[in-house]
Amino acid sequence: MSGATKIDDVYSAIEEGARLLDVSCSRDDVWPILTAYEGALAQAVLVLSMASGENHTGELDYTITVPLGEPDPYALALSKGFTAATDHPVGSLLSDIRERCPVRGYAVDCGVTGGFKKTYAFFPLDDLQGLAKLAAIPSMPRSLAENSEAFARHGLGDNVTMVGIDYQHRTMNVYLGKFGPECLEPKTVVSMLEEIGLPEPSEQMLEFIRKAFSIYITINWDSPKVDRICFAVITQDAMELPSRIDPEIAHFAKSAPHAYDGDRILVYGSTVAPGGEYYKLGSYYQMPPDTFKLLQTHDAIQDK
Ligand code: GPP
Ligand code: MG
Repeated sequence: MSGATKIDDVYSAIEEGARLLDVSCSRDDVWPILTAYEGALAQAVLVLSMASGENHTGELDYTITVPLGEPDPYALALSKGFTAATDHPVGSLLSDIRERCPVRGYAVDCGVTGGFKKTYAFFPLDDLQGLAKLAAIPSMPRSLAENSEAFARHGLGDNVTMVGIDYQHRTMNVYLGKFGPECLEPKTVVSMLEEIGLPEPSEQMLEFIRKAFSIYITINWDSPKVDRICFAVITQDAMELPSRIDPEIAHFAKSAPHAYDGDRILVYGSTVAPGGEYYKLGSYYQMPPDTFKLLQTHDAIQDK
């Protein structure tokens, strides 16, 4: 008898992650997506993610990195019927970025409950992109230009590491990296958030933010305002602040399946939105060393 296939392994991990969160997981929903991206699975970085707080629980997301090539992962999702074709600029953004910027790889983000949600485009670490250049892309939300100056003034204008495009919510994320520790000083963070119209984080969140390796905003095509901002911390500590605040995060941080030796690589997110703050967690399930190297943007993960 031959052993389990790669899809079997990944599906089992997703099922196990969903079980930890009491999210019901249907093979009929997840299998077609894993099949569509099957060619990428063996070499993919795979992340299982959850969020805490009202309106954010009840879902397990899985992220799969996908190499460059045709069709791109959005075109593939369209051809498989995972998402409907649209005239909205969200539908042209990935290809517009690919035409104008160096892209070194993609990822897709899907939910056990919500199905296909997002694509990501990663930029080369030695050629990170500037906000001004991205803001000039035709299908980009206008609010990127409107908010870029506030980021530039706070030392965050030049190093976009990746973008995320959310087809369900019609929003996009712009991920900033390679910044100095001065950008994470509480007074700098508070001033930046005030400029972009977001509330002041709690003191404990401001302390946590000092350890961030990535800062990302979520924007949309309908409003000049930033929807939310997230500060991400990468660590192998299953008892970081978000786990101490939320037992479900702690449970996931300690028990999420992972296919490598040693402690889990965890990316905690602390999010500030107009309605308040909340935490989330992504746990790396699979992390092929060569692929993972490509994701390094910070000293904290340089030895992995
Ligand atoms: C986090 O976005 C980003 C990822 C899970 C992708 C990282 C993937 C790699 C393979 C490095 P998010 O889930 O926090 O954003 P949102 O709240 O918009 O879903
Ligand atoms: Mg997410």
